[in-house]
Amino acid sequence: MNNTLPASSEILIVDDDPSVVMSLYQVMSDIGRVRFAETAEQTFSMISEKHPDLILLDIELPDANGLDVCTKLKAMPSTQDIPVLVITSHADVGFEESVFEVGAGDYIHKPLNPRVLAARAKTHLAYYHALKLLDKQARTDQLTKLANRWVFDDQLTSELGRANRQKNPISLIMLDIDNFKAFNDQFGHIEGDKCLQAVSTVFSDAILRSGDLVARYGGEEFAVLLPETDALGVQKVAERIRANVEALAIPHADDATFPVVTVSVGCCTSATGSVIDAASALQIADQALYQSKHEGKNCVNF
Ligand code: GH3
Ligand code: MG
Ligand code: MG
Ligand code: MG
Ligand code: MG
Repeated sequence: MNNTLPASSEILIVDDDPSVVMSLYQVMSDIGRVRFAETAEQTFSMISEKHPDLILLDIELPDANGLDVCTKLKAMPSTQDIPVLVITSHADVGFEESVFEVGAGDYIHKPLNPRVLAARAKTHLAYYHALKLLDKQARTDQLTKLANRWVFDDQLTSELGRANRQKNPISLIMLDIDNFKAFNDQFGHIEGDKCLQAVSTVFSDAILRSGDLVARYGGEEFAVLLPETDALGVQKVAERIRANVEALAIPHADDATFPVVTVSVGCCTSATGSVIDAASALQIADQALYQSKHEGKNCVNF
């Protein structure tokens, strides 16, 4: 693993003793950007504002026990991976065990040894940054930088569950580039890759709400998830995407029938109050996409 740290590591020091805070700051300010919290309440409010990459946590806080703070952080999906380094003057074995039992990554004894503290902090930061990078790579399609199929299937399942529970509509779009084999055959795979990237930009640009998701579903197949979107809404988005891909005017090999690159589109909507699972939703959208291919491509079907 590369041990170089990004310059932007965010470190949160949680301690109510000004002299300890000062010594921690002297060490940590060389490693990253440091923020401070004195209480558990402040800690959670600062973390919700911005997630740190490392937390140095005192055990005796004015309003809570540090171990309970750590337990809470480790129970929340959004914070559970952030490494926690417990700062303690307790030295007994039972205490050490309880530090690890609540999910802390390590502990440091007071009085502090600055070099040991710096070394441990850097090790945890390096692992955390590597973990975040791997997580991002595991979710991203490298060619188009869109989410990959794994992310899409995961989110489709959870968003359908939510839509079903809250009786909200939800829509799904499947898209497939028309005659892409011929495009590759004519221009080569490198141009084919560039075409996939250009078309992907249209998909991303067509998505306006923060909860929407675009993914590369397979080779030249893409999927869009639109929570809280009904049949009328998905129809507008699908048609906008189809028209915008055509408007890119990427010349296609087969000039006579298909002068430019286009996409065929299939949509599925789960209306308010209806219940549908991920496999059925995908199958319906896929069937609609097949229908678009059947009707001559470059069109939208439901
Ligand atoms: P249709 O209109 O019926 O969808 O025809 P098509 O030619 O697009 O479909 P087909 O499934 O026959 O071919 C898909 C092509 O997409 C074949 C494959 O080489 C190409 N493809 C898939 N992934 C990539 C990729 O990552 N890069 C490039 N350049 N081409 C890809
Ligand atoms: Mg204290
Ligand atoms: Mg295909
Ligand atoms: Mg195709
Ligand atoms: Mg085909």
